[in-house]
Amino acid sequence: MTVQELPGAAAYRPTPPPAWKPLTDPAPLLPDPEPYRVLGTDAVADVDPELLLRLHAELVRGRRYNAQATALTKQGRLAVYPSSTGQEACEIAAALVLEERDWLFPSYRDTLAAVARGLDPVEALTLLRGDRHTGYDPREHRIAPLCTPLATQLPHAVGLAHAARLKGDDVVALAMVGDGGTSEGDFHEALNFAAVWRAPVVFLVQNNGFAISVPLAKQTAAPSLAHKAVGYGMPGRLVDGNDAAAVHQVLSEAVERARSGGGPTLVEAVTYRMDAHTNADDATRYRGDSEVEAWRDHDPVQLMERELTARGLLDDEGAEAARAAAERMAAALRERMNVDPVLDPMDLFTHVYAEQTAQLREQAARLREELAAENDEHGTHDGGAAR
Ligand SMILES: Cc1ncc(C[n+]2csc(CCOP(=O)(O)OP(=O)(O)O)c2C)c(N)n1
Ligand SMILES: [Mg+2]
Repeated sequence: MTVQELPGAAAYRPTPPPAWKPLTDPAPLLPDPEPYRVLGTDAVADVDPELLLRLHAELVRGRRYNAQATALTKQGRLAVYPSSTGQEACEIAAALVLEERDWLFPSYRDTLAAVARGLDPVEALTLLRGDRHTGYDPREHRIAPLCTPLATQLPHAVGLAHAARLKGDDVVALAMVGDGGTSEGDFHEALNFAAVWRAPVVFLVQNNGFAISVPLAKQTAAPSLAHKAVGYGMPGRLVDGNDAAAVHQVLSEAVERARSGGGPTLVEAVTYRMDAHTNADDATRYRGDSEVEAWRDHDPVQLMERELTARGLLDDEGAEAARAAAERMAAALRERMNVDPVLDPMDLFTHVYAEQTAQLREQAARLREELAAENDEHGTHDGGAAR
């Protein structure tokens, strides 16, 4: 028996549907077929030479920062460092497009973006040093804590941006995430809310080819990560993530759009993670040298240097000055990171609860006794300064 034969079934027959049309025209939301480029194209003529030189100086500094931080892991001064070598153009551009009143929501790989935004280079490494807390005041710098759980920074960014809009504050949030992070539920929820609320947010996906050992082809079947934007009703932009001028331009446009009430944008920056996932990873286990070498020819620092040299904006002396400034930053970082922080073991109990539990009070008392006994035995105790 079919449904139509049921007594009274006619009442349930659908009437002819009304003319259907999409809620949003998808065509203007679609990304360009090729990543947008500026360096080496006619578009570079419109870029302020001062900006190109600033980007260059920051790229050189950023490259050196990554190398120094990686060296510090080998010396036991840093617990872990997820290097952004090869991705400096994204890191620098993300920091430079924001105003002081805006917010940056970085992932664990984005220390450099935080430093380029003005955060103290040592404070930026506190978390990765294995020290407690974030190491800096997120509200003071308007930089959310470097986020290790994948994509959880995205809904935070949307919430902050939406709240700012409701309060009438002129604030844009820029949230950074990796290609792997786009498979997380938080990515979906953040983009959906952002688009429905037209929140002033920019999502920057750094597609660096891998999520630890998982290549992009095993991560998604989407035509590109930028295409994902269309399903949420926001524009997707595809940009060459190693071209600092292009990333700066695309992100600036997205920030401007967010600020003027146009809603969120998803930017996919196509780049490459030149180093292993972190110092704890061996990338030779899952990718070949030839792939890495091919990307060396498209290095973000070199791309910028080639352009500046061709346009007569950078000579040997200028390049040397940028390198020397980066070297001074690295030396200062080394020196400060080589100082042992004085830690008070009793700090374990601070900032955990506003009001400590009975168990914690008991454990704190026991530790205090043990430390006092140690002090009696050895005269002094290193970590006892603040007790
Ligand atoms: C919710 C969650 N699941 C799993 C992990 C473990 N994990 C850490 S990094 C990573 C890969 C992320 O890759 P991607 O988003 O592409 O960022 P990239 O490291 O390339 O910058 C994974 C799976 C995590 N940190 N958080
Ligand atoms: Mg990745």
